[in-house]
Amino acid sequence: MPERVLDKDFAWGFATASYQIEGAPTADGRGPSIWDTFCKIPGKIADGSSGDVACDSYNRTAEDITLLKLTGAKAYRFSVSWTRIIPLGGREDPVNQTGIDYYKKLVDDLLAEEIIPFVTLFHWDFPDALDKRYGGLLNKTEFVADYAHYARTLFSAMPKVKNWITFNEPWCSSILGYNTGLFAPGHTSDRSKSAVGDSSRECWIVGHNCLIAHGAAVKIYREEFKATDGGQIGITLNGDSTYPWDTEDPLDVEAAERKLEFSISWFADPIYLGKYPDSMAKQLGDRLPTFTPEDLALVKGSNDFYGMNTYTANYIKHKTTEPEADDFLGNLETLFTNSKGDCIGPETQSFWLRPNAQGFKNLLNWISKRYNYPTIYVTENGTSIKGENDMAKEEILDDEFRAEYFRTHIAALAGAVSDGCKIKGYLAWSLMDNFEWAEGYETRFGVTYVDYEGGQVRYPKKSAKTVGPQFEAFMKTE
Ligand code: GBH
Repeated sequence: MPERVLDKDFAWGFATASYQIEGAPTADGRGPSIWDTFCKIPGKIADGSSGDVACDSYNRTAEDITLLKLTGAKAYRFSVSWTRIIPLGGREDPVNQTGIDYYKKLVDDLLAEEIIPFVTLFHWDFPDALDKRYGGLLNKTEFVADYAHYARTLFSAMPKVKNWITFNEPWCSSILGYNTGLFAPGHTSDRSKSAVGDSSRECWIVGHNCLIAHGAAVKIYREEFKATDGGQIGITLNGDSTYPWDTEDPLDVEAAERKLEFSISWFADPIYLGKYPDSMAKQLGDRLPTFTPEDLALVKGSNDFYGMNTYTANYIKHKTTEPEADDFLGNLETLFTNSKGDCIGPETQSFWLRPNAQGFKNLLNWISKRYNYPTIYVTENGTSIKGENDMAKEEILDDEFRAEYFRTHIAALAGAVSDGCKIKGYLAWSLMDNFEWAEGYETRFGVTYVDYEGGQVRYPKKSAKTVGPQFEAFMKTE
């Protein structure tokens, strides 16, 4: 019998994101986002697809809630499509009441089933009109003001929401959007991929601007809504656990720490400690923006909770050469095998993902120690399965590999709670198979199989019924 270390009200459930599930890109006045535009560029999405239909969740919201009920979920994390709320995106642009009503009803319907909504304001689908109008996330003044206005519009429309997430993984918006160019809007220095971009500078500016926009939204929530609505607000950061490639080599030990700083502390240090990590300042010099006193006042202390997304772990080997201008890892290599030849975990469909539950537990402890034991919600965690898309339906539904991932990771989470980490929730990625960004529909992350050819019909997999019982086993009974 596992130790019952999780509180009775532990918020476990599932997560999704607007562009990955909704479809209906022009319904009821929605405006285009940078992902609608990006998907139209040949070669950007592996299977040439887009989120045009996806899981058709905009028209099947009731089916999604039925799925949640079937799993017994206590919480659901979804994101709002900015351009359903404000089709052109800006603070002087018209607000679309039909878009607001869609999400209000979703919140009401969830609450009617006693499922707690966790609402992400921004999961990468930035308004295309603003990207074209003023350079989008690169333009601090305009972007921060427009994001703040969008945030205020949502806070005021949905007082029943008590859990707000400002940004999902600003690392991805910055690095994948403005350094490697793999994600919208696709900026990169590589001129074979994009006519615009400076990988050595733009990503650091975008990350900086996201932090300030986050801080601006939190200030608005705290000053204008928190007292009456009583909710909490935080940012979700991605980052995966690290081990030194050679534990005997101090330079690998240092690099393993530096990798965490370049992914997690880039955002979490300014929020919790009021400055960028020294390792980043040292490597990036004047390419790392500096905070004005006003901006720092917005950012420092701006998390009510830490939203944690994590999937895998890496062995880290330091590099002996000078960092490249476009390096964003911290001058190191990420590997799945260490100096002794140990492998970190089994292959999945995602080249970057190999399950390692011990790493999950280690990372929960690392974040807790560095930031003085903040309240943590794990806002994403999950896995794809090698070859899943090519399997027969019966085989897909019997996803033991994913079920085992959740069993081991939930046990690891309980272990971290025993260690002293303050973890209050866990949202598995994902409620259903969906549009996996640049990988299209070939990679599936759902606990529900979505039959894309057969009219978006949903079939729960084995893992859909694994998460709940595993949490129940670790939860206090009173
Ligand atoms: C999450 O990001 C996203 O929030 C979610 O929307 C997505 O569906 C889910 O993961 C599964 O992928 O630069 O090409 O080598 C997870 C964090 C960070 C994972 C970047 C992939 C390397 C991709 N991601 N990482 S690449």
